[in-house]
Amino acid sequence: MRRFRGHHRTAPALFLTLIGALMMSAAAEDELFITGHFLVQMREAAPEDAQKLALEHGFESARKLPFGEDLFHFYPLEMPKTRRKRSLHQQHHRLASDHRVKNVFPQEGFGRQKRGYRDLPNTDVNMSDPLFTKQWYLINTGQADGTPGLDLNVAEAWSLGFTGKGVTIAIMDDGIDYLHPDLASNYNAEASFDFSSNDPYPYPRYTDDWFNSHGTRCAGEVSAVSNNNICGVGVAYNSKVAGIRMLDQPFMTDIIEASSISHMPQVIDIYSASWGPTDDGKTVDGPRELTLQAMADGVNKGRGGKGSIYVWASGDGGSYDDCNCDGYASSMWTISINSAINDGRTALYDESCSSTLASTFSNGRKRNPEAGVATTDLYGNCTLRHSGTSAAAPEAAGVFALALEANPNLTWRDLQHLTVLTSKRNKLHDEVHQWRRNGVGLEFNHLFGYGVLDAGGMVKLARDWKTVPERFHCVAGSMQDIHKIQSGNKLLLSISTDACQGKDNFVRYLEHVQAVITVNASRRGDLNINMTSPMGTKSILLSRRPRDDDAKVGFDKWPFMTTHTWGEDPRGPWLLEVGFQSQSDMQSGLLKEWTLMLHGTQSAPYIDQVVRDYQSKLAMSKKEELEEELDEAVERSLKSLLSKNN
Ligand SMILES: *[C@@H]1O[C@H](CO)[C@@H](O)[C@H](O)[C@H]1NC(C)=O
Ligand SMILES: *[C@@H]1O[C@H](CO)[C@@H](O)[C@H](O)[C@H]1NC(C)=O
Ligand SMILES: *[C@@H]1O[C@H](CO)[C@@H](O)[C@H](O)[C@H]1NC(C)=O
Ligand SMILES: *[C@@H]1O[C@H](CO)[C@@H](O)[C@H](O)[C@H]1NC(C)=O
Ligand SMILES: *[C@@H]1O[C@H](CO)[C@@H](O)[C@H](O)[C@H]1NC(C)=O
Ligand SMILES: [Ca+2]
Ligand SMILES: [Ca+2]
Ligand SMILES: [Ca+2]
Repeated sequence: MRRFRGHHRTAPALFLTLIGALMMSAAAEDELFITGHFLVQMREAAPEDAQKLALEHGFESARKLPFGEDLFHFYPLEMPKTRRKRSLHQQHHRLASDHRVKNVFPQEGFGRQKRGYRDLPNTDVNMSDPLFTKQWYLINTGQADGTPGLDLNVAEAWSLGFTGKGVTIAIMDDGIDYLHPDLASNYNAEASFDFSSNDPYPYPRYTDDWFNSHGTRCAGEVSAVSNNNICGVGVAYNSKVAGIRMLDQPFMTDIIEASSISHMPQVIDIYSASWGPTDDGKTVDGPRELTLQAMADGVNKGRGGKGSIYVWASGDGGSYDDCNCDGYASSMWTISINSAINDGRTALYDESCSSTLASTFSNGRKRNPEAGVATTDLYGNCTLRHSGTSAAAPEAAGVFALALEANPNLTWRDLQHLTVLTSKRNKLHDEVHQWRRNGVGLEFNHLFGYGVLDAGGMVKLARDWKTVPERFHCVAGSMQDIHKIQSGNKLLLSISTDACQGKDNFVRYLEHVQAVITVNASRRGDLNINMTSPMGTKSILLSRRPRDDDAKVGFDKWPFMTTHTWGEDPRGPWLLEVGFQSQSDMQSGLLKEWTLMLHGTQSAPYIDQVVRDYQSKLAMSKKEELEEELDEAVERSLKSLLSKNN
């Protein structure tokens, strides 16, 4: 049984069942194929027995899995696509009827896509030149037509002495060129692994077009060595970087994902992922059962119980996609990061959604070849051209490494709180969605989340941070009756809740909120769902996805998540609005379930601090207004005096 820190005794089962069940059902949309890989649960599990059993049944080898008891990964002799379906069925059957085996689960293959493999025009750099001054995302002085001051404010964190020392970040990707002279001395080989080919060496596979440069580029953003006259400088340039190669095989499996995110959770502090379900604007998919459990284990048991930090790229599907349809990005256990370009605008590939927590920087829109992300590249090279929300997530991982050095006691939730409190609007500009303040005065945007990460602000607050109070989970209400939705006639529903007040699991200060929704429609992509909190904060849970013409599956217990109501008091009426935004006025659908899940604390002392800051800011702006009025009054009297004298 999985356990949640600070969880009421009966609630977690319900909670996980809810989430677990639906992720499985929603997952079925990708094309699936047979892989020849099996998850085997043994009755008595000594690794030698498993190895023996695997060989007897015609597998190449067996590997003990770190999650779950008695679980082994049996992997095949040859490449899976050459296997015959029938021989696999026989193998499955023989294995299942072996007395030493308790359970066998064939691993189906599905698609996962790395974000942002989208090169800018080719501009090779002089490799003997340090790229530091080109790394505008570190210190933006207006290079490449950028906006000065629009950066991660790492200079302040570095000047306070925080450079990532003692922190290990894993890049879960297509491998790392760990021989790269700008990475080698920060590479943590012991914490690295290759799950794409089951060996300890996550070196990228060569292709003529350098397709597998993604991980190496991400690694340099986090941990490139400073002051060595090679390439640039990592955000956390004294941190260690581990390579987890897991994207470079013809298919993805639940085992590969789960193994990657649960790899050495007592050594690796932060996992950075720049991949996810296909960004085609019509996929609805998320982590499967093992991966969900591995994530839950990670946040509950990783880093000595303080929780593994999962940083996720929010996706590259642009305005056609919605990252709330991506179950990795929208998970409460991941910190999902979007990107801004160097003048503060959105990148054209940015997806928006209410689960994004904050943003960092990437390229886009600008033709200037130096407006991309400068970092390390394959085979000892450097590049100015790293791109996509792929480039954004590792920057965040680097900033979190600085915070963990400032205070190693931070839990996975502390980091989310610090992100909410210290991220800045700065000069970020979203042409579509306004910046708004939620019920406790925190400023947010539907695309950028709480704004751009501020490394200096974060380490300063982290140094004396007190661990946030225990977390509770409350099912605020659930509607299970069927409601019709039609074009031109939107559905309005309301759940009034006391947020479990009077019970052990009372949630008074919100962290994440989930709306678990089952709905089908004649055109899923035209569905539009908003939810408004009792304090009046509206979250767009689902926006229009013009390419999604599903008319069958809909959303099956899908957990739409919002971070916008962070810190709010959840008691009172929650409003759900479901409608169609459509070219056609003929769409219809049925809403079959809306379950409102609140997650947060019963006490949160720092919220009072935020409210005080907000009020003093308000008072300050009032004072400025007063001073202005005063100035004007003085000017008026002067003018009248002068006119009298004339
Ligand atoms: C880099 O540029 C410098 C000066 O512009 C030049 O002296 C040097 O040879 C160049 N190095 C390479 C590897 O091209
Ligand atoms: C990458 O580096 C190698 C070795 O330093 C060099 O020979 C090669 O030309 C570089 N490739 C590119 C595309 O810059
Ligand atoms: C971390 O926790 C330990 C034990 O509770 C405490 O002694 C130490 O001061 C804490 N460190 C910081 C930076 O808060
Ligand atoms: C939605 O599901 C119901 C069954 O629950 C079915 O009768 C109906 O046709 C479906 N509607 C659409 C638009 O798929
Ligand atoms: C949801 O909110 C958006 C943005 O305010 C608005 O354009 C849209 O019409 C709303 N949809 C519904 C169903 O209320
Ligand atoms: Ca390898
Ligand atoms: Ca360097
Ligand atoms: Ca997406």
